[in-house]
Amino acid sequence: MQEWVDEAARLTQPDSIYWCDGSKEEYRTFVERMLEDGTLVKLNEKTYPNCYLHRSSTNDVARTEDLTFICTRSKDDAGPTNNWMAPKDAKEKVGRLFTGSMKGRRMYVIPYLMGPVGSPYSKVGIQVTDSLYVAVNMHIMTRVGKPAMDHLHESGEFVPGLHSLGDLDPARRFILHFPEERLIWSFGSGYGGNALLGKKCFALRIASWMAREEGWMAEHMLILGLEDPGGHKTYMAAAFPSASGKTNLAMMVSALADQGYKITTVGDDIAWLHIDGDGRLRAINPEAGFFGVAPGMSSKTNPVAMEMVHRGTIFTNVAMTPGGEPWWEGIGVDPPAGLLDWRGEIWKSGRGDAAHPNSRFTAPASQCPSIDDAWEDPEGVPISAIIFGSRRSVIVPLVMQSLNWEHGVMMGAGMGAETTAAATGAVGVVRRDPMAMLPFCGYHMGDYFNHWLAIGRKLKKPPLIFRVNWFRKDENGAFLWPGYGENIRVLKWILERVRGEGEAVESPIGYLPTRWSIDTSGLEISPETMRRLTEVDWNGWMNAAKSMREFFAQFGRRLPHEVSHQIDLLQQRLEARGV
Ligand code: OXD
Ligand code: MN
Repeated sequence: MQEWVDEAARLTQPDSIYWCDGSKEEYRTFVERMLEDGTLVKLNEKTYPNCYLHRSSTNDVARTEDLTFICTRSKDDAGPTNNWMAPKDAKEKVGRLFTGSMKGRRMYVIPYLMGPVGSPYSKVGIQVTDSLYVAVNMHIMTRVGKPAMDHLHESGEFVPGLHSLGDLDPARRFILHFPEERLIWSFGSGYGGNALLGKKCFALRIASWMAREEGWMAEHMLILGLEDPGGHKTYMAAAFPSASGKTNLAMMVSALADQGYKITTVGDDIAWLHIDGDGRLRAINPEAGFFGVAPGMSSKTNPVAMEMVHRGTIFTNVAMTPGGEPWWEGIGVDPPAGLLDWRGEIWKSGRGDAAHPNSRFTAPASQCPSIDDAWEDPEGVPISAIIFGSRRSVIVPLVMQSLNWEHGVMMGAGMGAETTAAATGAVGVVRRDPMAMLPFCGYHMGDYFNHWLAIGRKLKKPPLIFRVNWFRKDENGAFLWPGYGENIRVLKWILERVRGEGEAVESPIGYLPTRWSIDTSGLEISPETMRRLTEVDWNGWMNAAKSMREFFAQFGRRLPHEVSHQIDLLQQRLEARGV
């Protein structure tokens, strides 16, 4: 580790080097320094104690997928869905940018642990950075210092990550992954997903590569516990694209609480899944905090998170009231006069969003009111259901269950999703986003599908696989399903299916809930709407099958025949029963 840090320092030439110990005192010192130089603004000490606001550079507000590269020796190993650069070219080109990039700055060395202390599944990373904002966010999002060093002594393995802000010019911004060396280089961005290297770069892109080699899975999934009226808990993992409600689902306040159904939170973004000695899938959350989307969050949509972010939280690119409180669109109160927008300018209505649509909060998981008792269990939690979900205003029903594991893999692999503000580029465009991993899979997606199939073959008790869609709209653009806390009704059906109880009909696209099997007690929703939410859109699915086949064609010989076979079967079933 020391050698690697020395090498990084020779390249970037910082004025000084500081090794982080992860202590509370260190966090406070870093915050003080950033309050002095204006990197952070203190929020209202009474209503938001120990909370701060950071305003990023205006061109550095989201993940930049077009500037993110997988640098494998062979281009084919990165696959058609990743940008690729040859490792040698990448190191030459971006090495020039790193040369002397920390002159006049301090280099912070951050040893961190991904995963619970003492877990055989946890892994060590080390990030060097010249950004204090990154350092304090890493404090919240990972386990910094001693836990990492202790694990390192045991395993002797770590994933190094070199990060420098450079001059934040997007023309000189590169997020590079060298999976064969298990190395990360990130230059020119301070934004979370680009710069907190433990998250997307390590825990997903590099980890997905390691997971394939070592026989486990690194997935873009929340992990939740569903407690039934008898107090028995069932764990589920759910993959949704960025900014599509994973945090809300993981922290949901159940609309069926008076029946005794309750949700607890293990994680809201990433799951590392291993096969245990009994042939079951177990999940850990490699992170220690939540880096969530602020807009749309209110005491109606996510009261748990609202409570969580009222102390010890760093906000990025939200608006600020004259009283020093954070504000964003959808927070549930009108924008007060004198509101400062995310750039720090007086906001006037009609002048666009006050908070950036991808503005965020960083909060420790330990202060989440719904945190699960087992969230730091070194063995992880057993997973009984895997859920794929995305924003689809048409075609995809509220919920369906796959016919079997292979069908489920095809269902996830062909998932269509409307894009969000979490990445730069157009919002609301449908793209295929396999398992919500399109921006995060560190290798060829054809091999990734194969890996899913291989894991399925090894599982003695495979979780059931489901597809959900809370986002169906009617002709006028209004949502058909109320979502949020009412989604418990769908999870309840999933739980019943896991127990072999819930009723379903077999359709060409999968098992659909029967007419009365989704509990709508106490909910105002018409039978007609429920019918629309759970019926097969024959033409829609015919077209979807064709579009999935076209999408899969790019994977060529590496596409598992099981996946194309599942598309054949889907089309045959639709043709046999459709109009
Ligand atoms: C995230 C993302 O920040 O997916 O979690 O963009
Ligand atoms: Mn994410």
